[in-house]
Formats: sequence, structure tokens, C-alpha cells
Amino acid sequence: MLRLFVALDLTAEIRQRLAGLAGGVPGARWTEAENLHLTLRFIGEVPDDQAMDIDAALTEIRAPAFPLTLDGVGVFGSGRKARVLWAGVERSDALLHLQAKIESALVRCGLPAEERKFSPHVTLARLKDPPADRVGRFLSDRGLFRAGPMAVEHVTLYRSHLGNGGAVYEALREYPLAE
Ligand code: 2AM
Repeated sequence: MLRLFVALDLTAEIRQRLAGLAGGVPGARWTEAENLHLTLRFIGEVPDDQAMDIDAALTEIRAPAFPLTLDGVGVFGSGRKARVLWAGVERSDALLHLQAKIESALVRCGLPAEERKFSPHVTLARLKDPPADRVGRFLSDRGLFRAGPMAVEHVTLYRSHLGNGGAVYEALREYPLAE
């Protein structure tokens, strides 16, 4: 079995900018700069032969390259139930189009359709019982964050290895987007 997800890679420059947002929230587990990415579709555990079908289906996707700009920061959950701090993405029809193509390709491979609406974000930190005032201060201090635009020229199929020190992401394959 392999635990898979499809994501957009970010440039080293943008990852450094994002890593620079870290700090100020007690108990937050900040994503390492090299692990920062934008998930397009979490797949989860699949058997090896289905992973091969997924690879073939992703190879078939035809979608144009596009510019991506990160914009603002936010939180999933609220108060002491805040779970994730994230950087947001400027609205992009090309991104939504690409994500929809990936979703339908994966459903054709036999995966259950994703029921949650796609909300593009880059996870900056995972939280556990954070002090609400510190989360609020993080959001107001970093609210003007913007980075990019960067050219999105491929999508990446990742394997996630779960371990005690947190998940390790292994890039299995890149699928180019059209010029
Ligand atoms: P995230 O985008 O909010 O960080 C690998 O685990 C990636 O898949 C992460 O970026 C993670 O969330 C995303 N993901 C989405 N749904 C998930 C789930 N049910 N379990 C684990 N990761 C999930």
C-alpha cells in the first residue's frame, strides 16, 4: 500500500518566504521549508496496482501552465479548536480547472469522489489548543503576506511516509503542464 497525494511544488524562494512567517504561536508545529506545498488532492492509502493506474491517469492530463500567487494567511477552526494555520492563494481559474481535471481522473481510477470543496492553501503549521489571542495576532501581523507570482509548470505525485518525527514526503513523479 502507498499513501499518496497530488500537490503543487513551490519555488525555493517562496518556501523561504513562507518559512519566514513562522513563530509567535505556542505549541504550533511549523512545516519545514522543504515540505511546504499546495495539496491538490489527498488520495490516501491505495494498493500498488491502483497507484500504477493513478500514475497513468495523471500522465494523460492536459492542462496549461499558469501563474500562482500566494495571498494572505488564515486558520482552519477557531479559538482553542484552531487546527491549521495556512497561507492562501489568489483566486485562479487555471488552478481550479487543473484541480477539477485531477479529481475526475482519480474518480475514473476508482477512487471515491472528494466530498469536501477544494480550498487551496499551504499549511504553515498544525496547532493544538493554541491561545486564541496569539492566533489572532499571527493573522493580523501576517495578513498582508503576498508571494509570487510563480510559474506552475508541473504537478507532483507524492508518497507520504508516516513516522514518529512527522510525515516525510517523497516525490514519486512530476507531470508537466503545457507551455
Ligand atoms: P494540508 O494540505 O491541509 O496540509 C499530505 O498529508 C497532504 O495532504 C497535506 O498537505 C494534507 O493537508 C493533505 N490532506 C488532505 N486531506 C488529508 C487527510 N484526510 N489526511 C492527511 N492529509 C490530508
